[in-house]
Amino acid sequence: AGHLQKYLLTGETVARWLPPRQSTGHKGTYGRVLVVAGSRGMVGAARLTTRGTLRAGAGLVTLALPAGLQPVAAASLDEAMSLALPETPEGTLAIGAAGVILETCRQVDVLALGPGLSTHPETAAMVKSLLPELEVPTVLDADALNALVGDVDMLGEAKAPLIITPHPGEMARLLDLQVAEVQENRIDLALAAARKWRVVVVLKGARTIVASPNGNIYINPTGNPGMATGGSGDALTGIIAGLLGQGLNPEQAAAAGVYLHGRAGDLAAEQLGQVSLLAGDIISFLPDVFKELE
Ligand code: NPW
Ligand code: AMP
Ligand code: MG
Repeated sequence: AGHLQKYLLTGETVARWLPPRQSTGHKGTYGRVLVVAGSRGMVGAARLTTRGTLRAGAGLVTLALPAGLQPVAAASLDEAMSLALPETPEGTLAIGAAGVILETCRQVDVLALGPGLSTHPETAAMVKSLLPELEVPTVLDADALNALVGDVDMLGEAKAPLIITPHPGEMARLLDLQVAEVQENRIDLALAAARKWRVVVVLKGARTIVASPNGNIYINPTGNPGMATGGSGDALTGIIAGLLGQGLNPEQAAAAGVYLHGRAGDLAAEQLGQVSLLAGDIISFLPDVFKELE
């Protein structure tokens, strides 16, 4: 089976991967990230992803979303830029969005794709047309993964370095298994998928697994069931993209992202309790986690 190494993630490991802010750094130094997310009814997913990217330290963030949603998204995101994309009558990304996304990708370092896109067939087709053309490191989550159900081997043909972040339900759909079968075999399935498609796999849920095609496996000890709340995964996608923008390699960005996200959720739960914890609170506690690791 080749080289295989299992690690329990620690704050010390993650701290070593985080790049120190350089005295002469500018916003280009810390990465330009494009977030493609959201649809009518799921604008929150797009905003949470974008806020996660910003709070993880990315230099410059653009949120691209269906045109009709741009005004409302921009109104509540001061620090991010926004871009209106072609939309279907249902307020989801139209097939024509692919060209605009690819054009914009030439000016960025990282793409985050998927939260809240919906499973509209035209939007799914748009995602599938985009994937083989991508050249920047990309985090694929949620509906970008749902779009690949039945055609998941497309992942193995992508040129761009990919990180996929399925929750157990999404992983079950991708592999055509029951959720229980995924949960019984988390490490083996994440590793097999990473090796087969040559992507970094983040299999979420309590004790998230990160598996890399080279056989490295990371198990995340941070996080709590208070994080089982809408938007929690959208925030994680943004955080990982923000770390990629700062030059962490895909394996490190994924592993550091899940550790920081979980730790922020733990600090948030200490202050607010698990019951009331919201996805936005996870993002709000990220600064404390970065300070603690300094
Ligand atoms: P069950 O049946 O509940 O036990 P979906 P989604 C399973 C956007 N969002 N362990 C679960 O199992 C997302 O970005 C927008 C075990 C069920 O079968 C997506 O675009 C928000 N099972 C879209 O909504 C906030 C687990 O997976 C299935 C599991 C749909 O995403 C919310 C449910 O997953 C949301 O983020 C676990 N740990 N986790 C917004 N504010 O705009 C999940 N499952 O059907 O993919 O639905 O995750 O809500
Ligand atoms: P999503 O289902 O995409 O919103 O992702 C949920 C996020 O919350 C993932 O990062 C999960 O690992 C995390 N999460 C959900 N439930 C738990 C739990 N019981 N313990 C730790 N983390 C969790
Ligand atoms: Mg999700």
